[in-house]
Amino acid sequence: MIEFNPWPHDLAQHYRKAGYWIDQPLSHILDAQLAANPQAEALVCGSRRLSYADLDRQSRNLAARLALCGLGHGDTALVQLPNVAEFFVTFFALLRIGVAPVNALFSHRRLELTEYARQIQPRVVIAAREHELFRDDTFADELRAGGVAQLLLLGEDDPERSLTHWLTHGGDLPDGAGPTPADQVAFFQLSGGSTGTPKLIPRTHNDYDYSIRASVGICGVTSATRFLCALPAAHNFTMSSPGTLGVFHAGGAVVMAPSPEPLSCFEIVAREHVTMVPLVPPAVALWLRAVEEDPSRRTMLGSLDLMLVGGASFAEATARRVPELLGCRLQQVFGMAEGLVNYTRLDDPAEVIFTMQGRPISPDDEIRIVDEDGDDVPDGTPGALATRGPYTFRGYYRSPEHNAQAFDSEGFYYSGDVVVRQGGNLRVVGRIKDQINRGGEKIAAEEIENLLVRFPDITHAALVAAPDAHLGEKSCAFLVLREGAGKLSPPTLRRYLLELGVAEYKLPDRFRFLPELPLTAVGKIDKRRLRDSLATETA
Ligand code: OOB
Repeated sequence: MIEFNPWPHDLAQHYRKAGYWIDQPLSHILDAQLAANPQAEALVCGSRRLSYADLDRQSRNLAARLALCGLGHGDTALVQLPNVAEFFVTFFALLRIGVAPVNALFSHRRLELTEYARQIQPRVVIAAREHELFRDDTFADELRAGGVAQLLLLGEDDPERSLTHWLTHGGDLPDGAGPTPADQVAFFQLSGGSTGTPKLIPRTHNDYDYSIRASVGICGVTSATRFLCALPAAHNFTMSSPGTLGVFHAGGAVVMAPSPEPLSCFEIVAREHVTMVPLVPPAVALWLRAVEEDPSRRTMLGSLDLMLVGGASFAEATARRVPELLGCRLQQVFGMAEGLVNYTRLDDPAEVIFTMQGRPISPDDEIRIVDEDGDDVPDGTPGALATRGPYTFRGYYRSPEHNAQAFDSEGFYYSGDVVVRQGGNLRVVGRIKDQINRGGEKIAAEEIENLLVRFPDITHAALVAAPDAHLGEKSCAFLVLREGAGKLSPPTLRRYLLELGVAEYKLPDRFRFLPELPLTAVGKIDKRRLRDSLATETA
């Protein structure tokens, strides 16, 4: 079994008694639809259409062959697929035989994948030839040398390594193969992070399934829902809030889009009668602009009933324009891959929907909002958010030191967000964690700083958020150079980081060079001053 930090026994018992944890594996989502509605449409991916029976058969084929290779409980997989049907077929296949995947984002590159592989030591890697890392076999060979037994690629011709071949040629699961027990790790979510190395979040069947089932009710997902998956399929928001898995749970259809780019999405919405879409704020802004530019485009969105917006701060003024311009309802979502998800409710007053980020899913989500001394603050006063509950994890994978900082002795997780509670709803007003939220994409400052100081001429580096009209935040690297070092240009530095293999969204948008970095009274880098200097620059 895969190690993780379990919930204390008494809480676990309570979560079961309350009906949150129902001791069913996540693969049950598919089993239930196969029994109830095998011919209903589950997935639309370009011109391909998969029924629940198709999804089931393909995932069984892959599961059977992987099981025959000896994969099973306790094993892990590293998966990196774009927004295509195979993402879900693969996910369910791995669940069926109890192999826990890390679903890397398609934008991740060598550095991220190598780090995930280091942490989970995968037996199988499932990726796509269209990704630069897998265009030739260099990286694949490295993975194999590191202990990966099986590598399957989407877009591969060789049947031995072709994911498509394995999905279409399989058979029955060997005796003894099956999902892990529901109180065990089903897969890993990715943390947005604030540390030097990206952290993994073990999610159990029980906890994740509860967050999905409850979200389905809160967001009104039904078998009539047609859900546009345009954000990265692996992200927690896209997967479970209520997400693609929520749609499968309700027997609806998931329609894939390669990106949230408005014009191509509008055509898909019109053609496939999409009713629901989750988006991050910058994508909403693009959708709004597309309709403003040409109001006739609004007719393409006629079927759209609900837009969920989350992942980063959403300006009230933009929120108000969603129903007005796009003709659909709005639901705000404030969630995290670690667990806790808040929603405005569909029947909340407009004022709440436009100005708040919602309230927790569960009556047993415990929320604390505390000041710098750790004391609870009254409603209306900003404070740091801490939480524990039936679907909030209890520890990052194999990270005892970091866990000691991120959790208190009672098991509350400190998310690093500054929030205000009003009338039971939360509003996100700031952040304590050292992270840049680039339009929903999270960048851990320390990770990039560590890479920058490896550059020969750089002695100190500090990455901070710079306000940005479109993305909310962009990143700015403040650098101190070695004495006598020549000028460094931003393209040189970006090329250097790219060569190290870091994902492009983590490249600093701006660079500033200083003779030294400002320090606080206790001698830490004064990031607030750096941020303030950028704010005045922008103003
Ligand atoms: C979602 O998950 P992550 O893990 O990528 O990022 C979580 C962090 C939060 O701690 C917060 O800092 C920020 O993203 N965030 C928001 C927000 N929603 C998330 N900040 C302001 N307003 C919001 N509405 O981003 C995520 C996971 C599940 C559902 C939705 C989002």
